[in-house]
Amino acid sequence: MSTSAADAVAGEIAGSDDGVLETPFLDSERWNILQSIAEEGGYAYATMTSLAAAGDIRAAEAAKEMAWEQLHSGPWHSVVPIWRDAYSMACMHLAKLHYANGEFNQAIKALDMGIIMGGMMLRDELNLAIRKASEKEKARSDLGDKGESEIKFVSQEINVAEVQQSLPIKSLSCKLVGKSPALSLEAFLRDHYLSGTPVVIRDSMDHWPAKSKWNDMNYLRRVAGFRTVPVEVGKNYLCPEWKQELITFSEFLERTRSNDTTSVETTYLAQHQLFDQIQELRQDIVIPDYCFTGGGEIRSLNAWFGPARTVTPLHHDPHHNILAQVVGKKYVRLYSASLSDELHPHSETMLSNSSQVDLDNIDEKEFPNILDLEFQDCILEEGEMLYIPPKWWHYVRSLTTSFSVSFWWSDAEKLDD
Ligand SMILES: O=C(O)CCC(=O)C(=O)O
Repeated sequence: MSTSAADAVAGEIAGSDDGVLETPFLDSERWNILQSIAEEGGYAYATMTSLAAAGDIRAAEAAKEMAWEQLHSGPWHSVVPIWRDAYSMACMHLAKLHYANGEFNQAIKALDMGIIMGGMMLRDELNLAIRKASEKEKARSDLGDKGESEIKFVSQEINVAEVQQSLPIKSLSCKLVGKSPALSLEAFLRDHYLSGTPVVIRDSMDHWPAKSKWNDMNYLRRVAGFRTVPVEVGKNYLCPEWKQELITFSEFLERTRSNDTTSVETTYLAQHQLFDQIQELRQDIVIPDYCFTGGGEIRSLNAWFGPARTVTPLHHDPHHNILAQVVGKKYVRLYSASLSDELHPHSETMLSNSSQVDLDNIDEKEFPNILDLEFQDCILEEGEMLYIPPKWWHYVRSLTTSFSVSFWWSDAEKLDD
């Protein structure tokens, strides 16, 4: 589109509606939220928010900053919950003001921050606002499907012998996780869910739109490039230099593409509830029926997207897990839940589900028996889903650019966990 045509579209959009991001829920709840904040000592926040509601963009920034400080004043679980809603509320005010100025990109960024860092009270309204602002931004920046050719993340087969050298010692030499094509729900329940036995399920995600769409960088950029996402930067979350950043999805896609060939630090979009945040990507996946066999409840859907060589160190989670491999390949190693003591969990509460053993660099003096422990492993191929029973230890390394989705669910009798 020529500059003048793009300007004309932008002008039309800015003037085509009343330029207002409507927020009926926020409008009706504002005083209740402010009262709760004031009870927590947030008078300055309440003053700034009132100014923001009257159209003062600096006051909206200041209110967002004040709430941000509260969110970072101690461990995440000790934050008074109303401050999370206060953060979303400040983000919403800021977004409204950017939107009114035709600054849709900045409005979307503020709304994403509200979703990623804020509470649940305004979640539906933030999502609706994102949808509206995204339509404007897509039209303004001419991001529609222009029939560009695909830019594939993964196009070649890997050299297994070469890859094997980068895997932890003894990999793929003992017991492989069994692979079952089109496993029936009854067989899954009987042979895996109830007995706590891992399995790789084949041919059960061929119908996901993601299977034909997510290996294309242009598709992902088109639907979500202007969204803000949290990423992890560094070797893995147990390393001291590891950090988290908030970047646009476009920036993340660029880093992922270049990370395959350069030595820049690994950026991993890991354990993020991306599908609660970006509805277009949620429509590309389907919750596997296996997740409902035990009568439990879905706990979270997480995205794990990054270049080759991301590592999630050995750890366990409390829930049933199906890790679905949409793009690329991963190496996964599993140790039974019964081996917990032998795997030397960290003593700090925050890390007590992670092992002190670095499988990529085993300290045999400190952990002399590790190499004797039985494990199962596999290369999880595109289109396969791995069932990891609760509390089973797992180590995961990507062998190519890789995009996986994990589905965590609870047992029926543990619904109040
Ligand atoms: O894919 C990964 O890097 C880790 C996945 C994982 O730890 C999980 O699904 O719980």
